[in-house]
Amino acid sequence: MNKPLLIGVSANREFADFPHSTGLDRTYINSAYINALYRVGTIPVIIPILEDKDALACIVDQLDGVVLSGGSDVSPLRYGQQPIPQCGAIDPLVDAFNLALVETTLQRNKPLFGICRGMQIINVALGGTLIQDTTSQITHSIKHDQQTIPYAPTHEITIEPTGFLYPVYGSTTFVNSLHHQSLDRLGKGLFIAAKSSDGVIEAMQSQTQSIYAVQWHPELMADHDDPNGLKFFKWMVDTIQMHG
Ligand SMILES: [Mn+2]
Repeated sequence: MNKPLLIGVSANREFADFPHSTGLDRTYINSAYINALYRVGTIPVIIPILEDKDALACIVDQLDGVVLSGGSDVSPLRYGQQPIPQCGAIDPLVDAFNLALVETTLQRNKPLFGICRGMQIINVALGGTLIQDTTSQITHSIKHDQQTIPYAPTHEITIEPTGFLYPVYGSTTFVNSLHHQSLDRLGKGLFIAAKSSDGVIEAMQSQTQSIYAVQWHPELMADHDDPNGLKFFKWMVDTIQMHG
């Protein structure tokens, strides 16, 4: 039997709201990431919130790939802007951790995958910028902050024939949408892999490095048996195996 792939998922932070622990700083990950990765035969590992690149390198060296997970908004200060009133909650510590993890993962030449905020922070790490609030800043934006069960696909995306999603889904597919920010100017070496009908970037990848990212949440779809969600994680396994 081949050794299973070990895939790291970046942790997130919240402040507890339970009796006897109110306000406690907690590290967590939505279970859907763990379930989706486990379902395609990999061993998921939660990467803790650390800013120390040497410590992160010790972890990343053990991994076959790294997934940057979703979460709150990236601070606009990280891409040279002041926050507009519609910008959501930010967490400077998680920003610092994510940026250190992107840098470490690329330095160690491990495949890097971004989901939702994960895609946004990778773009910022490579010098790109974000749209702080899609609805108020894009003319004729479609609805990207869906108000239904989170794993239900609610809008279509058009896939670039040259991008990584084309062999997985063909020219179009339907995705869930739980974001109010989106990518604006792309970071160094990145190109668009999919868009929604209003022009919002729904997937991107790198011309020179193993970086692949999506704006939607395939882990929520996969965790609820959606074949298109599972296809994404099977593609991830194949991609990591080819990376070697
Ligand atoms: Mn969307």
